[in-house]
Parts: sequence; C-alpha cells; structure tokens
Amino acid sequence: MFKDIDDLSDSSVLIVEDSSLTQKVLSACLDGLCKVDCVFSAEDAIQHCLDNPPDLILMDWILEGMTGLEACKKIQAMDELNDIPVIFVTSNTNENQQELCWDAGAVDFLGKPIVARTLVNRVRTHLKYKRQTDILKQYSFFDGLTEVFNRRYFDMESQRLFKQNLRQQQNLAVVMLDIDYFKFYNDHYGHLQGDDALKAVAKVAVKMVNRPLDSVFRYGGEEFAVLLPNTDKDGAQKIANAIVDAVKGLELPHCKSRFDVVTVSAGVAIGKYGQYDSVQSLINMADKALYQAKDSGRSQAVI
Ligand code: GH3
Ligand code: MG
Ligand code: MG
Ligand code: MG
Ligand code: MG
Repeated sequence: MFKDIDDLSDSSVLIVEDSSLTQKVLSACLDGLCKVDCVFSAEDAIQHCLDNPPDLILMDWILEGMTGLEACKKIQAMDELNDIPVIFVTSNTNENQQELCWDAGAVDFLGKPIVARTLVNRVRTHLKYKRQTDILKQYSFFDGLTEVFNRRYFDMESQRLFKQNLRQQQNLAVVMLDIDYFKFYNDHYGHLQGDDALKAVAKVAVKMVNRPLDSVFRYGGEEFAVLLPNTDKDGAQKIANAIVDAVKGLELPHCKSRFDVVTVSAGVAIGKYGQYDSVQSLINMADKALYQAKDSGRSQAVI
C-alpha cells in the first residue's frame, strides 16, 4: 500500500505546453525520473486530470484557448483536483506576472528558457512533497488492516455529506454492517484468521458498492459503515442485501455459526432531506435496524 518515498518512477507529471519542441525538451529533462504525459491545451489538461490525475503539473501560461493561469484557477477550485501541485513554466517572468501565478494557486515558478537541473530538482522536490502528503493521507484516512476508510474519515465524510445533502436537498443513506458470531470465530480460528476474514468482508463490501460517490468505512472492530449519498430506500436496501448475500457467498467456513459460514447483518437508515437533524441520529437509526437484523436471526438486512 505504501511506496518508497525516494522512488518516483511511479509518479506522473503532466506537461501542458503548446510547443511540441518545448514538450520534447521538458520531457527529455525528466526522462528516468518519473512518468510524463503531454497535452497542448488547458482544456485537454483539465480533462486529462479528471481521467487520470497526475502528481504534478508543469503549466505553460500562453496557450491557445484557455490560458494556463485560468486552468490553474479552475483546477484549484475543483475538490477532486486541487491537491495536484502546479508549477508554471513560462516566459512571462516579470514581477506582476509572477504575482498572478501565485494568486492562481501555483506552488512554484520557472522562467523560460529553462535550466535543466533547476527543472529536475524542482520537479523532484514537489513530487516528494506530493508523495509524503499522499502517504500521510493514507495513514490518517485508511484502516491499515482492511484498507477501507477508517473511523476518523467516516466522522469527517459523514458530516460533509450531511451538509452537502442539505444544500442539494438530497437523501443520504447509511448501512451499518456487523459480522455475525465473530467472537466465536476468533476464539475458534484465532485472531490472525479473524483478521483475514475482516479483510475478506471489507473487500466484498467495496466490490458491491460501485457508484463512485459511495464509500465503505471500518466503523469499529468488526463493524463497517457504508455511506450512500443521494440514495433512496430501494437503492440502499439493494446494496445492503447484495453485501449480505455476497459475504455469505464467500463461503468462509465458520463452524461456530449456525450458518456454517461467515455472515454479516446489516441495518439501513435513510436520511430523508429535511427529516433528520444530524448524522448521529441517522447512525442511531441504522444501529436500531442492525439490532433488529441480529434479533431476527442474523445474515439479513433490515431497514
Ligand atoms: P454478533 O453476531 O452479535 O455480532 O456477535 P459477535 O461475536 O460478532 O459480537 P461481539 O461484539 O461479541 O464480538 C466482536 C468480536 O470482534 C470480538 C473481537 O475480538 C472481534 N474483533 C474486533 N476487532 C477485531 C480485529 O481487528 N481482528 C480480529 N481478529 N477480531 C476483531
Ligand atoms: Mg509555449
Ligand atoms: Mg505557450
Ligand atoms: Mg459488533
Ligand atoms: Mg458481530
């Protein structure tokens, strides 16, 4: 999951430059350091970032169509792109022009004609910063065992979605999942195998949740939460049932369960726009449904 910070061969730089000669010169400088892609326009740069976000952008200023300055501002304004650092590489080097680059959100500035070593060192430094930031994010937002998002991120993300859904007048659905008879599983098979079962359940939950905005979190020990923005009762129930069925379908032997395999129970709650006042109340509703699922025999979803 975590990469060596000094090895940047997997890192990618996007060169936005309307001169094919300059593209070649810049690419040649970075050869062997990292991966490089080139586009000729700011419009293509934004599309490229959305499809395949690079770790760093080298941005020309004067381009046909949208300028590099405008593109940089656009990228900074997009939640999904604004962690990509932008270095301007331009012949607009006077003081006012440099000010404009900083105002647009650039992290660095290089005047043309470029000095190869300066370019390489700046790129290396910013790629390392980016990698360190990514690793810190992984440590702080992901659960190390199951590689799904962790509880800290759930608390942040559920609050953010609650506010966003209020603004957009949409529903927010929560599914709470809890592995059945998991204490018996650990007691019988040992904690290491218990850990493997947790990983397998997390993986299946992720697989069943396939819209890009839906996400799976490890809520606590053997409990997972799924957040489904803009989802109605039918949609949420479908996903909860699909996870319950898919976990059973893994057929992980569990001789201390009455199902003979590892299963999960699920509780589903729908936060209808304007009808719930906090994420906590939504989680409480999902918890109540989960207790009912447990009470009614387990390996089922209750809404
Ligand atoms: P129920 O069907 O009612 O949910 O019963 P249960 O045994 O699953 O519930 P209980 O809350 O009694 O036990 C949860 C177990 O989950 C106990 C704990 O050892 C185990 N567990 C929690 N976190 C981990 C973990 O990270 N690894 C392993 N192997 N086990 C864990
Ligand atoms: Mg140019
Ligand atoms: Mg140009
Ligand atoms: Mg539990
Ligand atoms: Mg349990």
